[in-house]
Amino acid sequence: MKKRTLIFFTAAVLSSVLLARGLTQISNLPTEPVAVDPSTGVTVVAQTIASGLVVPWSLVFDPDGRLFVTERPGRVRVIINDTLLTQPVIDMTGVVAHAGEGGLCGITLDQDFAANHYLYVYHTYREGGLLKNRVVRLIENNNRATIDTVLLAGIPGQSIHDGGQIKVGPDNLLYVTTGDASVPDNAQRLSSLSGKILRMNLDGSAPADNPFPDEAPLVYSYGHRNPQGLAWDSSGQLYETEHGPSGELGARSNDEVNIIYPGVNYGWPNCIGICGDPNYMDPIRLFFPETVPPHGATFYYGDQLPMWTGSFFFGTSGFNFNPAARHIHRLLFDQLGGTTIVEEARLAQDQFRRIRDMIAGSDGFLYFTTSNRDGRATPLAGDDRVIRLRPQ
Ligand SMILES: [Ca+2]
Repeated sequence: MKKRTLIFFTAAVLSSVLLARGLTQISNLPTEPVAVDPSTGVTVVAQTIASGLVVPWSLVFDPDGRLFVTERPGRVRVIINDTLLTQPVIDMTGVVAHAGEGGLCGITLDQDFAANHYLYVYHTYREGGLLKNRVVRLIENNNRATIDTVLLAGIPGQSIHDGGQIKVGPDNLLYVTTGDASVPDNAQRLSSLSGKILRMNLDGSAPADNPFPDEAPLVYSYGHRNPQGLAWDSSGQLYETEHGPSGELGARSNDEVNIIYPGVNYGWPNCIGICGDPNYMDPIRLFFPETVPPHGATFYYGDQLPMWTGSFFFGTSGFNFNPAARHIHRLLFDQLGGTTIVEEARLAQDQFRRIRDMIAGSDGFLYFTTSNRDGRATPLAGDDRVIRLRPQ
């Protein structure tokens, strides 16, 4: 075989391997070093794979490696082979109420997406002069989607505390976080959909094994103020991130990471922080007195960043006056389903400013979004962005 042919052949094999793993041409994108915790002794770099977005709230990969991202004003966008398509998958700005913290928030995929092309999203809307939130199923075809059906409407909304995270769990059920919508006591009322983690079948009906089948058929856990992140470890145990108070009830700070068990009361607003009260489950990581607003979360089990296997990651989004709380936060628990933290680190301290969602890609890399165009930070060049973390 001639040398040139051999090079071509090698390149062709390599590129087909990369294609099969969904790693097309990533080396062509510029990289920048990321400050990581020295304890791991590793270097990772960041690659901006999409820019010019407006408050990208949530990310999800499909089985073919397409990366769907919501923009909070009401668009679903898609990134294919590191290229953001100009045309939105769907423009929902006509039905989405982009008010304060509300808007088009979470997005997740049906486990049978390859066959049915169902996407699920959570968004704020207006009805009768009130802000509300709803869970909607979209159906996608060739990078375009339409609203297929509304699974759950009438979740109380507000210009703040709208929850908005939505994920299909390992049990193939849909988990939805709702905020207290500025009525703290509703988080304690099982009859209200506010301040809860909801769990539903993919058609919106209530699973028979939810903890309150008669009183509150969709409620999985309660006493939440504004839950923002959901992630399962490899044993199927659910963890959650949640924003603490920002002045109401005379309290601040107290941002939380919780381990979520069905039927359990997480305290808000009766218990703020760690109370040791048997009626309420205390957080497993409490941020106090600092304010560290946590967002989208993921466990990492990929093959590209083995030093982080089993770690729990979430983005944090301090305001301009709180740059110390603008980083990627990493926790490692002592065991599957664990509540004891054995490692903790902050990555990319204020490097990208506010960070919103964080996911692990099936390609073994970590992905996150910035949130600097929401009026709470000064945007950097290219904001808002979707960024990949990969080894150097
Ligand atoms: Ca709590």
